Amino acid sequence: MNISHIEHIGIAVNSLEEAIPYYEGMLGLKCYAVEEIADQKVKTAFFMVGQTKIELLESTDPEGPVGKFIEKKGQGIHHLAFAVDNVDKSLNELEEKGVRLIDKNPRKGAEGLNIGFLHPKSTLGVLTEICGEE
Ligand code: CMX
Repeated sequence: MNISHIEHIGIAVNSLEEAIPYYEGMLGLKCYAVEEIADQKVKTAFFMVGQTKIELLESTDPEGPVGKFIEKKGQGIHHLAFAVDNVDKSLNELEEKGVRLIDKNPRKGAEGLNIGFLHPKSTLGVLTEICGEE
């Protein structure tokens, strides 16, 4: 597996409508896309910071992963996503090394990327995503 960079940092927020003005007005970043990912029960907003994106996540369902996270822990950093050259191959390699996978096979995430999540119980408490175009 080859990690090239941090693709994005996922941040759970109560409301994109409240959060976007903070990132734009206070930090001077520009929201370049808002996208709903029905499968994940979230609405996302993206900001570019160098090679890395900030992905704000608003839950669209209290029973979804971000809804449950906010209920338990409140707003804050939700996951870290690494860019890899081949998601399917990387997931297989990680599983062979003993990492517990949430996604055994890649699925489609925001911006049409292939994504796969690793379980926080086997990644020292950090929900980890790997993603890439392949
Ligand atoms: N970071 C670290 N730990 C987390 C976590 C997170 N984001 N979310 C949950 N956990 C921990 C919980 O604290 C809990 O730990 P304890 O047992 O010690 O209390 C444990 O994981 C189980 O949590 P839970 O609330 O019972 O929730 P579930 O087991 O139902 O789900 C998880 C947890 C990680 C498997 C689920 O959130 C998941 O499948 N996530 C991957 C998909 C996702 O997050 N999608 C949203 C983003 C989409 C995108 O970016 O495209």
